[in-house]
Amino acid sequence: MNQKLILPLCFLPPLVAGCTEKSPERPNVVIIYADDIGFGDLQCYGANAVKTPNVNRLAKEGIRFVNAYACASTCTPSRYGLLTGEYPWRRKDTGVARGDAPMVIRKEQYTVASLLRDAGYSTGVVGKWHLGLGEGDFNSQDWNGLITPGPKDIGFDYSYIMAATGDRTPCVFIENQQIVGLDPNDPIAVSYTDSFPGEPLGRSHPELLKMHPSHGHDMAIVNGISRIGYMKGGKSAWWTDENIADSITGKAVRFIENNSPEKTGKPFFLYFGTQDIHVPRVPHPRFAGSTTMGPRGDAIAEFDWSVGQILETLDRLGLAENTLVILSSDNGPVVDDGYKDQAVEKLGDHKPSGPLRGGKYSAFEAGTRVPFVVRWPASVKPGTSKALLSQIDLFGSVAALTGQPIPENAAPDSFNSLPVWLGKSSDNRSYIVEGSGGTLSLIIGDWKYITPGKGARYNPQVNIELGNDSVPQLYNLPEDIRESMNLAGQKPETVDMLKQKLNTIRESAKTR
Ligand code: NG6
Ligand code: CA
Repeated sequence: MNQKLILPLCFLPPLVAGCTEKSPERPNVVIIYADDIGFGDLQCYGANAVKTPNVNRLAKEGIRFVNAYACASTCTPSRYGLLTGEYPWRRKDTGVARGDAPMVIRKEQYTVASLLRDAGYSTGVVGKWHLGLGEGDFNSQDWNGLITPGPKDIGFDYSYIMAATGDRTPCVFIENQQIVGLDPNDPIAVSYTDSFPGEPLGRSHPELLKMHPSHGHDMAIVNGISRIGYMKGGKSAWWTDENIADSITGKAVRFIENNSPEKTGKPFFLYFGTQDIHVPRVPHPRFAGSTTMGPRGDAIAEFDWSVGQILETLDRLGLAENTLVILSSDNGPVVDDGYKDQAVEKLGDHKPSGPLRGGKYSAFEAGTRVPFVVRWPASVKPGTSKALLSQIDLFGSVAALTGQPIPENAAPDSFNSLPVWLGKSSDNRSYIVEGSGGTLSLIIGDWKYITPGKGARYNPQVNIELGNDSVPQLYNLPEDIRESMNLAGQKPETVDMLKQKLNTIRESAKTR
């Protein structure tokens, strides 16, 4: 973290800082982190085929950002960047994690949750984790006992999580690092290398499936859906996909109720990662069929319901005024991500990427430019902002919000962007780095540069242009938001400038 850039709480304008009698106390902080919701998937970002009244309300009462970026175009690296303030591409092992991966954020690392815990907050994580558990080798976790290290070691007092994704084993909820509802007489075993003899698999027993894979996802069968990874035993703990949103939303609501400042004398921090709208998309019957778009649209409606439950809880407990709610997504959208769930057939006119090119997995804009809404009624004036914003700055911004010092070497890439996030300043971040597999992109001013590489240009399974090319790419984003005209050949000096800047960022974590 660039120490010079941290504004202690009391140097901020009074309304932000909480330094005058009338100004707010340190706010509670709630992050609602959607999975795979694209720039065009929400009504307040232009979607028509699905109604998202609760997100609309949040956006109306807060600031809706239109130039906000996740750190990467897939889940694990984006979450790594969000929580650590370090670009995921600085480390090799931050790619999409297996369900039996060791914890990607090492227990020695200092996260946003560590910082808020040290600042006196009650801290909790609920929902999708996908950052590995345990340490050392793959699949060395004690799935039947205490799974450690885990969220507690990196700052979360409370956790109720899915280890990886809905489509990966183990398909169980893990509360405070122990699998919920496990029967000791039916121990669970997980593997990503060997199947368990006698356990039916999607590829050998398709007749047992209620939803079929379109690619991959042909291993362990849970709830009539085959997954990535093998699993045996632990049946009493297996989740039912239709109930995941209810289960995790309920736990998020309970966390807020149990940790309201009135009860504990402390503010709280909740990091709520939804399973919606990742595959497999199996919303509760309340939402199934509620849109014309099939399960993908219904999952957006279910996501919106979860948001509504959080907002209602804050209202009911009188906490809305002084709670900073941030809503965003971990990466861009994908339509067919491995299951035959009618997402392609029923898409209609809906444009998950909005006007952008690419999608999840892509170096083009739709991979990482995501919805981003900030609401804090006590301090934030509603509106829309075009400021450049990166999720990498969560760390520096909450450090400034709380005045909590950042230890040496923590959050090397995170800046204090709090004034921009709260709409107090339009002093934009001067650049954005986006990561997509091994490809990096850099945005400065009007220009976006994409590094050349050997990666495929197109992934036919998911029908997404990945943005890779063997030659450098340069786009003028304000004039060409769809990145259709590569100007690298015409503007070699601009390419050089961006290339050099990217090299400087690669070499040093502390340049702005
Ligand atoms: C891919 C999976 C995809 C999804 C993704 C991770 C296959 C064929 N595809 O490998 O379904 O799970 O990984 O998504 O296995 S993320 O949002 O968690 O990054
Ligand atoms: Ca994701």
